[in-house]
Amino acid sequence: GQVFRLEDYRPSDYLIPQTRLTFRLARGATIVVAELTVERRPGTDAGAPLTLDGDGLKLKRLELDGVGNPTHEATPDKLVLTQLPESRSFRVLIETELDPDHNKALMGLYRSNGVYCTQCEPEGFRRITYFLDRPDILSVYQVRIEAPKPEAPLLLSNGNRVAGGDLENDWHFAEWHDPHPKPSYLFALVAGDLGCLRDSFTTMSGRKVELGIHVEHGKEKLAAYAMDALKRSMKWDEDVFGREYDLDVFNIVAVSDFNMGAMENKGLNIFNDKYVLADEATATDADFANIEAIIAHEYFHNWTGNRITCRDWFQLCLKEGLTVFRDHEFSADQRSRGVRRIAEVRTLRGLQFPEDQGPLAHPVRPRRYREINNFYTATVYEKGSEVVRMLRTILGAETFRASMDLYFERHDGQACTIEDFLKVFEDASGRDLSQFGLWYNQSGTPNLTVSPSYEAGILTLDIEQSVPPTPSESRKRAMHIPLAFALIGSSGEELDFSAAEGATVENGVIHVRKRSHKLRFHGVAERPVLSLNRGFSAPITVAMEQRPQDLIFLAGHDSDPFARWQAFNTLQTDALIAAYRLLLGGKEAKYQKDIAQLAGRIATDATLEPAYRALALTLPSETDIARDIGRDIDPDAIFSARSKLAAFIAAANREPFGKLYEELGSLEPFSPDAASAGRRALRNTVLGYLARIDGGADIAARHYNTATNMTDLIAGLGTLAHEHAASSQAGAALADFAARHASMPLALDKLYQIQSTAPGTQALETVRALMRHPAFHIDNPNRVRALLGAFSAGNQTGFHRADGAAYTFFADALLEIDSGNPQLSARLATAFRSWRSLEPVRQEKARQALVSIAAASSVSVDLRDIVERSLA
Ligand code: HT7
Ligand code: ZN
Repeated sequence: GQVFRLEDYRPSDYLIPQTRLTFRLARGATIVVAELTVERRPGTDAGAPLTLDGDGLKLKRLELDGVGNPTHEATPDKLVLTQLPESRSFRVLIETELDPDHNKALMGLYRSNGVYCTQCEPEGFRRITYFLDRPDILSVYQVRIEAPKPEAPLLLSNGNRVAGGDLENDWHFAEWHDPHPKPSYLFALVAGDLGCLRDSFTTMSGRKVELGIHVEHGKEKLAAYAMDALKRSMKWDEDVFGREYDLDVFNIVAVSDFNMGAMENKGLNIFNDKYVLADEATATDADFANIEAIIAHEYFHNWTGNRITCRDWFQLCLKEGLTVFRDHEFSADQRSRGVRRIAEVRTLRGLQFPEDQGPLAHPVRPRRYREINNFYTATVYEKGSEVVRMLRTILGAETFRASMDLYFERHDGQACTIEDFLKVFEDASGRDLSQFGLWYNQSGTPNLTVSPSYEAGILTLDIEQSVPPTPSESRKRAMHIPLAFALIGSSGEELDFSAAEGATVENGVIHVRKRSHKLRFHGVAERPVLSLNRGFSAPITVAMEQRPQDLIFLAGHDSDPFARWQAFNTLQTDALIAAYRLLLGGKEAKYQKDIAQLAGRIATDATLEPAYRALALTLPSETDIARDIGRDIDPDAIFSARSKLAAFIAAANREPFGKLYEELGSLEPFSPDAASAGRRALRNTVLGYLARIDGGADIAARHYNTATNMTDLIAGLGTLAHEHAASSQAGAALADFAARHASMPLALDKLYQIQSTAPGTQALETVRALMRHPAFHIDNPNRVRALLGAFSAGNQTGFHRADGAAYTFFADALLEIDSGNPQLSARLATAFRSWRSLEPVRQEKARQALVSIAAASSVSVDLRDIVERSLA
């Protein structure tokens, strides 16, 4: 397949300052007429052909300056016009015919539940009409939509509605004008019969913006939380970044067939309905938090993505990393900053670290791709956000804000690069960020090895930096790593020092820039306990020998919530890995009672937020443990070590956990706020422990039967199905949940997820059976992700069963999905990415499954790309 390279970027010979689109939405054959004003870029030769992108298009009519059939060559994937007029500007009319009903890839124009909708990022617009479908072509759009009125009373596009009315035969039309020049990937259209929740927001300069969230009829009330999150996001962006909304309307539409979470189309965000619809009976606290974050994320793109967009798709992190950083900051302000930070780091480690440590590793700004859809990754998004966070750490909050102001001022209306972005920070701060820029260009997770020693008031840190080799990058340069730290004294206070030499140390941050530093702190009153990478100031791994008593001390005293959580997490991880090794050697797993005592103390420490306590009591996941072990992984032994530690902690804390569970159970009216959610999280985490001691199935069944909201219901159900799978209570609860939610696909997804992640080899049969469930549809990404995505990424013992049967099954399923939706199959296939870290038997079976996909007769570019890079 074709490889696209960053260094090959060239500006287009032609521009399209204006685009007029007319859609006639008729079943079977939708007609699109695109009238483009094309301008030759100054300096371009008059004889240069105009090559427009297409993807599977059927050309019906072509005109140049009003004259039919000009000189051209058309294929479904390309339209080349030659012998163009001498004049600098000319008009091209293109008529194409589409079949949205049969568009299962969910890119371009498609129908979801009877609603016409579009998805154009990154290259979906070329499935609608021939165009210069690249993000540096900014155009002003005028859109006319014509449709049968009964079927599609609602006609939406970007910008402001400027006209509308009735047509013959019960048809009608609407016209929309978006005054802001935008790239084609931000184009959107929606036409259908939907209900609407309306509200308004008055901006900081006093303009009233009409807000609408469009959902299935009868579900309007379920959009209330999303609406509230939207208004809070609009206010926050004004308060924190000085950014005001810039159109008279802002519409959100929820659709049920969607490849990702949501899409930031200008003035018309389209959402996966999973991230809009919520009430206590249908959504968990995690769903509420996701809705808040994704609503905010898409809204924030209006400035970071839409007003300032990307020059090319290599620069994807310019909008995504920055916007994730902004949504993280929003959630931190709306909820608990410390708790959010821990959750963010868990996500980064769970998704991005394995990516960076495996065959799919790539820099935050990749330099080459075969399929751009495969680069909407945790590295681009999550690590991209961490890079922006490091910039703020290095420059300080004030300079960071001044730099962002300069970014908006300097680049509004432009399509930019990472170099443009970094230059703004250099100009605003007067600093040289060239070494820092490596974070965008060099893949792999840097490691710091820190060896401390203390003598006579001097603390010496020997710091060694290394970045492991990654595909196509064997030699790495030293990075600029901002390492936040504290020296903690024996009574828990932060110790001072009189001077530091060997590296720049300022405002609680060590600036590691070289491969090795010998850092000396003078005037340190006692041997300190080191708290490193506080707040997770850099996305790295840190190796430092720390005595268990020091970790226990930090877990009880560190004033930085992340570092405090990390200390306990490290203790748990160390204990789990030691037990894993014992189990592999045919011995019994052994745990120190310190760890159980500490768990009990944290659980009942009323000075700590319940949400924090819940996170601290959540053991490292099986994939976390596997990642830290690194090689020769036996998932069954990991599962066993983890279960035994949970049972050990539970047995040691039977009484305090039981008491806490009862205390937290006193009924309060439901509220989705973070504090209430935190109390539910703590109670449900404690339930997970109580379920492991005698009578556990009864406790979990009672929890399920008395639940008054989805969070508790799912906690009860999940505990039963995972800890007491064979019990009659589990069977009854699963049947009850299925019956109660038979007509609620988003709730059934939760059932699929619980059942497909039930540990053990039998999960494969469960998944096979659920694929035949009448509510399961292989065309719907939410269903597929809930069943097959959860199974492959969230069921270590089931997916990695030693006989390889799940791999074969999964490979076949991927090929079936691939025939309709390559984006989805490719994303699911990343479940194989860590196959080389498995023990040899599983490794070979996983390899065979990958090879079988590569050898299949018809494989999309998307899936092939993931499979071949995984095998390379
Ligand atoms: N910018 C969007 C990324 C995206 C996408 C969304 C929906 C369907 C397919 C898509 N491909 C890429 C979402 C975001 O990051 O905000
Ligand atoms: Zn985004």
